[in-house]
Amino acid sequence: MPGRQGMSPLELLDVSGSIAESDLAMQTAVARFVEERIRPHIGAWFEQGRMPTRELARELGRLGVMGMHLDGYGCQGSTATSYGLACLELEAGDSAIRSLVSVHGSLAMFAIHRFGSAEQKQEWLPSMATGEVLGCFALTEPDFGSDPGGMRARARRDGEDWLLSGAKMWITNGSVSDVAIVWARTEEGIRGFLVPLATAGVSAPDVSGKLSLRASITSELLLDDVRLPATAVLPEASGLGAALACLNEARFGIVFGALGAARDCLHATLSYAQHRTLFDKPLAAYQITQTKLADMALELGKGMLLALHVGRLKDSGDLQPAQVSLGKLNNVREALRIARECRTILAANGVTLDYPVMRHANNLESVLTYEGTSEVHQLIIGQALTGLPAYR
Ligand code: TGC
Repeated sequence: MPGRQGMSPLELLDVSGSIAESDLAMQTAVARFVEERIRPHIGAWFEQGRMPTRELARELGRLGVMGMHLDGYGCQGSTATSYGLACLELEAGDSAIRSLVSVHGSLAMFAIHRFGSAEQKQEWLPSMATGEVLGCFALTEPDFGSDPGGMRARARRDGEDWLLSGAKMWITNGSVSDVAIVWARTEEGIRGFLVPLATAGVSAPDVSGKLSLRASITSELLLDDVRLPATAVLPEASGLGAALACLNEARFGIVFGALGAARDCLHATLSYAQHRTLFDKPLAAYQITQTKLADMALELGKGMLLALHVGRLKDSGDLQPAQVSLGKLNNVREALRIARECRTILAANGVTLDYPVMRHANNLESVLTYEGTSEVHQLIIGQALTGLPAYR
C-alpha cells in the first residue's frame, strides 16, 4: 500500500488497467489540453459568465474531439469508451467544456449523421468536425422540458418551403452557433430541421442570471415564421423517437463526464486535507475526514466501473436506453454528492473559486437536470423493470 503521499482514488481500483492503450492515449491528450488551456482560465470564465466558445471550439476540433465517435466526414470514428474518457477529462475542467462538445458532437452532429441526407452530411459535418462551424440542438421549450412530445413549435408547408415558428429554451451554444437542429410539430408528426442561425426570423437571446454552467452560453431560440427550403428537413428523422435517440448519445457522454467533475473535486480535496493543519495535525489524519474520503473514492470507483461497462455495451452495439439512464442517474447523482461532501472538508475555502468544488457542484445541478432529470431516468428504469410507463 502507498506511503504518506497516498494514491489517487481511481488508482485504488486500478481502473485504467482494464482500458485499451489507444483509449488511454486519447484520454491523456484531452487531459493535457484541459490542464494547459482550460484550468488556468476556468475560474475567471465562470466568474465572468463567458468563455471564448468559438475559439475553444476550433481548438477542440484540432484536438479531434468534435464528433469523435462518428465515422467519416473528418470524424475520428473512435470507440465509445474513448469518447467517454474524453468527456470525463473535459468535465474535469468544467461541465461547460464537456457541454460544448456534447451538444455540438452528440446532439447536432449526431442528428445530421444519423438522420441527414447525403448532401446535408457533406455540407455540414466536415466543418463541424474541425470546430469551424458550431451547432446546437433545440428540443426543449419553456413549458416542455421532461415532456418534449408536448412541444408547440410548428412547421407548416408553404409551397416547396417550410415556415417554422416557436420558442425553444435552454440551448447550449445557442447564440454563438451557426446552425441549430430544431424539432417541431408538422402535419406528419415531429420532424427535425437544420436551421442556420443567420436565417431571417431567428433570434437567440442569452439566458442571464445563471448560477450554474456559468462559463457556458445558454440561450433561447425564437423562431418567427422562419422560411426554410425543402432541403432543411432531416429526411430520416420522423417522430419524437429521433430526437430521443440524439439524447441517448449526449446522456452517454454525461455518464463519463460527471465523474470527471467528481474526480477533480476529490483530487483538490485530498490535497487540501493533506496540507491543511487543524488542531496540530493534517485534516487528512482525522478519522472523520478519512471516512468521507473513503466513501467518495468508493462511489467514484463504482461510477467508473459502471461507465466503462456502459461504454463497452455501446461499443458492442448492445446498449439500451435504460442502461444509459442507469449510468446517467447514478453517476451524476453521486458526482453531485461528492462535490458537496468535498465542500464540507474544504469548509469556508470551499465556497470560493480558489478551489473547484463549488463550481463543479453548481454545474452538476444543471447536469442533474438536463438530458433527462433524475426522476425521468428513474421512470425510464422503472418502465424497463415493470413494463409499465409511469410518466403520466
Ligand atoms: P414515448 O411514447 O415513450 O416515446 C416516443 C417514441 O420515442 C421512442 N423512444 C426512444 N427512442 C430512442 N431513444 C430513447 N431513449 C427513447 N425513448 C423513447 C419510443 O419508442 C417511441 O417511439 P415510437 O416509434 O413508438 O413513436 O414518449 P414519451 O413522451 O412518453 O417519452 C417518455 C420520456 C419521458 C422517456 C421522454 O419524453 C424523455 O426522455 N423525456 C426527457 C427529455 C429530456 O431529456 N429533455 C432534456 C433535453 S436537454 C435539452 O433539451 C437541452 S439540449 C442540450 C443543451 O442545449 O444543453
